[in-house]
Amino acid sequence: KIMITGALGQIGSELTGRLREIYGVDNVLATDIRTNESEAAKGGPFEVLDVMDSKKMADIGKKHGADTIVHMAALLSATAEANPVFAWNLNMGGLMNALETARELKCQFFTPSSIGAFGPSTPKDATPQDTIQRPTTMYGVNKVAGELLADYYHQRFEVDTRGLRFPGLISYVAPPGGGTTDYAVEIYYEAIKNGRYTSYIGEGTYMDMMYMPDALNAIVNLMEADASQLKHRNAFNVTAMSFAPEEIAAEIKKHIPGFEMNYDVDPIRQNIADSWPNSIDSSAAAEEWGFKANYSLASMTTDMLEKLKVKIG
Ligand code: VAH
Repeated sequence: KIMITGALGQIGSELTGRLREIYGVDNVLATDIRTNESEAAKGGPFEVLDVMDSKKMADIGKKHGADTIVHMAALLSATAEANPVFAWNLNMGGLMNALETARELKCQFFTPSSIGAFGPSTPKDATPQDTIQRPTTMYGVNKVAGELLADYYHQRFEVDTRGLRFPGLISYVAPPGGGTTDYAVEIYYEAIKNGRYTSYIGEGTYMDMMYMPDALNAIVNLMEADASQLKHRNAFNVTAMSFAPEEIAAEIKKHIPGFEMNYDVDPIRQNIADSWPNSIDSSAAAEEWGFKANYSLASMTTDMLEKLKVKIG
């Protein structure tokens, strides 16, 4: 059985549904600190779990016979920057508890890293799989430490840990909370609701992005990959596209000609974005386990606007 933490989060809420489609509803246990009646909660097995409670995590894992842990509970970059001590305690304490549970119960393990694991001294264009990682955000520090900790649990305790360095993820299901790339999600909602969007990220700021369906496929394909083919584990660079705010605005304008974009840059999130790569290289993921993204900015925009028109009505 797969046990997911943070199952009500931006990735978790869609990942739970996808994993239940693939492996069967009863084989996917959703857990989250929140209990709001969402698909993840009412669609199948659900337990309230604060990932800081190591004993409860292990007890729930044993109770449900977990053989895979997908650890998604964490604070994203902007929230972490505003609460660095809490971010360290939750992001690292939760990860340690999840790794320990995976070791005790002999589970396969997945947790995401991020392009946030890179910093200003990292090569910014076609950022390599193996390169310098000195992030200048608490979130980035958590992600680099998390990558090293997950690799340690693999080499020291033979836990089958695997991870992905995600770019900004865009979806129409669960809005993100507290990320730096969230502008690329908000812009679609605002385009439909108000025909305009004020971006807190400035023109010319390139960041890697990916449509959620591609992110979900990447998690499943990595977890099902033949372990003997993996030269890396925590964590693989994956990306689908890289764009700046004016480019996603131009793409939206093709569908909503009157759409207006303006800017009111938030220095905190702009600083975070400026410390990240412009575009990363995902060839290691392609070579070692066949990673491939299907959605481009154009096809994602068509799908996002179509789905949001239905959702927002
Ligand atoms: C964030 N969406 O903005 C997350 C992600 C690469 C971005 O880590 O913090």
